[in-house]
Amino acid sequence: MVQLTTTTLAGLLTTVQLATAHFSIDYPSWRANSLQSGSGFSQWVYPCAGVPGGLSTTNRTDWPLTGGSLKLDLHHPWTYVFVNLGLGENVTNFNYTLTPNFWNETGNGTLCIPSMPLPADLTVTDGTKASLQVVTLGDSGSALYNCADITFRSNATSLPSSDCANSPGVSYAVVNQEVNGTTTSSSANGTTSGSGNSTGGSGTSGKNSGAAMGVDMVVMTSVVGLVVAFVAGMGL
Ligand SMILES: *[C@@H]1O[C@H](CO)[C@@H](O)[C@H](O)[C@H]1NC(C)=O
Ligand SMILES: *[C@@H]1O[C@H](CO)[C@@H](O)[C@H](O)[C@H]1NC(C)=O
Ligand SMILES: *[C@@H]1O[C@H](CO)[C@@H](O)[C@H](O)[C@H]1NC(C)=O
Ligand SMILES: *[C@@H]1O[C@H](CO)[C@@H](O)[C@H](O)[C@H]1NC(C)=O
Ligand SMILES: *[C@@H]1O[C@H](CO)[C@@H](O)[C@H](O)[C@H]1NC(C)=O
Ligand SMILES: *[C@@H]1O[C@H](CO)[C@@H](O)[C@H](O)[C@H]1NC(C)=O
Ligand SMILES: *[C@@H]1O[C@H](CO)[C@@H](O)[C@H](O)[C@H]1NC(C)=O
Ligand SMILES: *[C@@H]1O[C@H](CO)[C@@H](O)[C@H](O)[C@H]1NC(C)=O
Ligand SMILES: *[C@@H]1O[C@H](CO)[C@@H](O)[C@H](O)[C@H]1NC(C)=O
Ligand SMILES: [Cu+2]
Repeated sequence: MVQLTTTTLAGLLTTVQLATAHFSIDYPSWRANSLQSGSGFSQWVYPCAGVPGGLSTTNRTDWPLTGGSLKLDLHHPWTYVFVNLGLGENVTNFNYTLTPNFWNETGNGTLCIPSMPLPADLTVTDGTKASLQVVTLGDSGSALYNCADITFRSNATSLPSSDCANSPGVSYAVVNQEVNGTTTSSSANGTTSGSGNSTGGSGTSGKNSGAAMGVDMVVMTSVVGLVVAFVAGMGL
């Protein structure tokens, strides 16, 4: 629809890129440092920033069978966060979501969830390999991606609370979607005091309901649709 010259497009991309910057997964270890200049990776690239998976050098972190810790480093005033999971050694299909209600994170710094509950229909046993995909989405509708590879282990543990604290001012609200579509109310969970103690997460046990997950898949699909439309609109 909108005609863009090559120069305009390049300028626009640069602007968008600077404005949208980046995030990192501090735990479990991400697949590669996608921020490193010269790495050839780009967080704009679905599904994993262009970092190949399933290699013999893949760095896998052991994760508890009931779900493990997730530690992100975020830098925006606010951003939506989605966490997905796919089974296997070389995941192409991240078809489970760990955020049936996605998050609206605010603040600059570390967001650490002591234990991410797994969806009820995800069955894992000692040795099951999987990959996590973290997607952040800003106000421009453009998404950033990073992945981390894990092995579910019965002897794995979550991060100790001393190593899983949110930075001062960092918190997230769960965005609840209604089945009928329109909207979103937020519940405040995951707020921190400035002391460095984390109170994030929606609990350390339990599994998400399948019903909620269905809703999220619809939302996720439309988000992916938007991203695709955005990229297509940019003529890439
Ligand atoms: C693998 O992960 C560990 C733990 O985070 C890290 O210390 C190490 O540097 C990583 N290795 C590679 C090759 O990325
Ligand atoms: C992983 O899957 C991708 C996509 O199917 C494929 O291109 C790649 O070669 C696979 N990597 C390995 C190590 O099997
Ligand atoms: C997810 O995808 C995997 C591999 O493509 C498949 O085996 C599994 O049944 C799928 N699970 C769901 C809930 O769709
Ligand atoms: C997310 O948080 C930002 C900043 O607090 C706010 O402006 C925005 O409306 C929130 N979005 C939702 C869906 O709650
Ligand atoms: C976020 O915090 C880091 C380290 O404290 C600081 O260098 C950076 O400028 C901050 N970024 C924003 C957008 O506030
Ligand atoms: C857990 O078990 C795996 C495989 O049996 C082993 O490689 C790993 O070192 C064990 N981890 C701990 C913390 O004991
Ligand atoms: C969805 O909307 C229909 C028609 O307005 C209403 O009858 C139904 O109860 C709503 N369902 C939910 C889950 O809100
Ligand atoms: C974190 O909370 C624990 C238990 O509530 C408390 O013992 C500890 O001192 C707190 N740590 C910090 C840094 O506030
Ligand atoms: C926050 O999480 C706790 C622990 O799971 C839960 O009991 C509480 O209802 C949640 N609060 C809100 C406002 O969602
Ligand atoms: Cu950024």
